[in-house]
Amino acid sequence: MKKRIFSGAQPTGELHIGNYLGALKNWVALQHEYESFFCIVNLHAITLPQNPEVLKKKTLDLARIYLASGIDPQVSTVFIQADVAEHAELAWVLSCVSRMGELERMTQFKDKGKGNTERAGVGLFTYPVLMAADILLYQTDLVPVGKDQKQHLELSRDLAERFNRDYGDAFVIPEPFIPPVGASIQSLQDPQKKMSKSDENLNGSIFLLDDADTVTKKIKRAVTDSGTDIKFDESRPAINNLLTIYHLVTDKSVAECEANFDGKGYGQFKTELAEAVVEFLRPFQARVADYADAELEKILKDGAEKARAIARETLRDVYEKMGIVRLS
Ligand code: ATP
Ligand code: LTN
Repeated sequence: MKKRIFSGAQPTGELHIGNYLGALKNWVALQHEYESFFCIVNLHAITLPQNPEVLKKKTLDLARIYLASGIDPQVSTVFIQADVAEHAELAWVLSCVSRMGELERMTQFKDKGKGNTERAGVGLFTYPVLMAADILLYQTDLVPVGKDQKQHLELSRDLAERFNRDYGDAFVIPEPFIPPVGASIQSLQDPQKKMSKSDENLNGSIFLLDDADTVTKKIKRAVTDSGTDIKFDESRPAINNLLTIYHLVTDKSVAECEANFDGKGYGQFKTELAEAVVEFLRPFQARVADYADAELEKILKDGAEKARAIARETLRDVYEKMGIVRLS
């Protein structure tokens, strides 16, 4: 039997190449080897205020982006989180297994709550518990995510282990899959910060739907470090980040990338990087319009049905083990 993977992204903001290189690229690569579930986590999206109309649109847009990235709905199960009510139900159960202290240690809450925890939503606080429910419902073996999600994955493992110990084995303990390269693509404007959907400085991120002109401008404006060599070098985070992007969008080896820019300056490097990113985005952008609304909805409904069958089984077992009676 194939092992399982589960992953998801939030239908908020615009997806950027960091999301693609850190997460989606690996989903696509792993989907044939694993039984795969890719979820549009719209219940996670409301942990910060959203405009309802925009959220609706972004939910289907994100499904299109999954498919344009190369996720094959004949091979993988693609669905919307809110279509499978068990996610919210298991999240409640797991919130009763979680401890305040361990959630308080989650750095994303501190970052997104902007230090003002009194005013932060409770959903933002319990967000990682819902994420654990997403993963554990499907008896997931592997979770391909970017580095920023590592801490949440550890919490999912802790909750699964605690539940299994206290009530009997109900969950597979999931492993993170964090790619060796690309797990954290940094902002073009500040290489100390990860490229982020929620960054107010739009020049920091290359969005998957950016046109050629915008991509070129953003890359030209990208900050660089001192020194002139175009080489992978952890101590020069700006050039390291730009070269990593080049390496991943061209699929050239590290040695080939460095040889290509040997003796060239930043100007030439940025021109070639911009061309490579534009070339990489072109076929992707052409595929975004591939699916008509009705076709897309059918894929998502079929996906939800498959997901629900598994989720229902896990929740039934969890309730049974905890002594939660349901008569119908
Ligand atoms: P934001 O980009 O605003 O931080 P997010 O991380 O909340 O948003 P999601 O859409 O939920 O965005 O993330 C989808 C996936 O993209 C996750 O697996 C996450 O780890 C990954 N990811 C996000 N930012 C980066 C980045 N800069 N580099 C690599 N992977 C990333
Ligand atoms: N927390 C993730 C999105 C997410 C997720 C998941 C990822 C929600 N549920 C389950 C992997 C598995 C994020 O913000 N990037």
